[in-house]
Amino acid sequence: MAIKNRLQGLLVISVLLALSGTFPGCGSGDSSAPSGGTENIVENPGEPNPAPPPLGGSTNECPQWPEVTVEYTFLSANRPIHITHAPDRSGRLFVVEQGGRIRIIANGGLLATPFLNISSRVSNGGEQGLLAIAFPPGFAQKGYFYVSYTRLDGDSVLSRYFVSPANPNLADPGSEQILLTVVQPFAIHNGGLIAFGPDGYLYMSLGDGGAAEDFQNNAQNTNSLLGKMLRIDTESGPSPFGIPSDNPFVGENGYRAEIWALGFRNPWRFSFDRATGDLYTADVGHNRWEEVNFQPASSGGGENYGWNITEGTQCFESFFCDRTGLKLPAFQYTHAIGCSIIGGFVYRGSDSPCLEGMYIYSDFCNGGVWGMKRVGGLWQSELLTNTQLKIVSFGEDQGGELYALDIDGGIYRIFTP
Ligand SMILES: [Ca+2]
Ligand SMILES: [Ca+2]
Repeated sequence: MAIKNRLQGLLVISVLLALSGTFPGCGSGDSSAPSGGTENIVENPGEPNPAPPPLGGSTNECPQWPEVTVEYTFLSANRPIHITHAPDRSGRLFVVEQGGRIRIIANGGLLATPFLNISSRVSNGGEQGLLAIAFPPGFAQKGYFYVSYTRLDGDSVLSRYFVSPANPNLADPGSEQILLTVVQPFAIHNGGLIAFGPDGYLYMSLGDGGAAEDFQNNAQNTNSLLGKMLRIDTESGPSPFGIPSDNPFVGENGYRAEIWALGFRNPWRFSFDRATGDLYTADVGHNRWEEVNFQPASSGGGENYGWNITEGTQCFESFFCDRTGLKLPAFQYTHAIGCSIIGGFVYRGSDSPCLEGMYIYSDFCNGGVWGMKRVGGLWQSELLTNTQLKIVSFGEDQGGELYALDIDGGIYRIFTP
């Protein structure tokens, strides 16, 4: 099971676990493997060894990799698939149900009446459904928000909905304004997360469209929005949206100007570090590697994250490929460990100070919760706890505390005891 690769810019530590189950359509079905011990350290030969941490006198009492608790909130929804908060200081959490409803958690309880119900417009099941909600900066004054879903014919939709002027816990299903539709050739690999970046632009992840191996070559096709991260101006641009003038491919022949980054297989989850603005995009692998991609806040975009030339750091189904110009993952793990990475968040809350600055993620196929961070400039990751959950998403509340969703219904809180 030991795999060694010496590749520039990488540190790979893999923790082997027992696992079971498959994410619907995300992985390629490689879903069982033996368990084992800690394995697989790949150090970056191109960088000097980091300085050792100072010894003694440290006021930091945290273990390097603290154990976390994943605690049931006693709240459940029907196939919850996305959870987030609104930037309106209301303290509410919004839980997206795959079937087409959005529920509100307020004052520790789940409101009986959905915030929005568009079940009749949504294809549902597998990787399809109502996939995400995003609130623009200034939401409290604007009174509208965005959703991403797959419509009845399977195509991806980004649209805007308005909150009822009379009731902040109720949106108007008749208020839909469709901003963007993207043809989906197959039911799987839709991506579909939307989130506002620290720059006030809306980011949307789209998978390669589906079918094995991206044989349509969508992720590397710069005329296609599939297999991309988009960045669009929904707030100050023309209708239905504008293109930020500093998008990396503006004015380039053969490129869709919405593209911020390319070369993704199924970037199911991405997030911005709320303290630094760095972007973490977890790309679900085919049958060998699950990866976390790191883009510093200083990036101007335009990265090519490799699929389907590469899977993880390796050439995809080939001994040789041209990796020139490709951005390799910050961290990857093999399908000996999992089969569908569920990207999370860099923890910036206050309840669990030992998690400060650590990127938390999971894998749908084994329910583990891992931490990832740079130690001396090198990315490292360790298992923080095991669960028996089918974790499908993480989310942050207003204060930066973390939640996890089990596709079977449960809503969980993550913290260090
Ligand atoms: Ca698709
Ligand atoms: Ca990649």
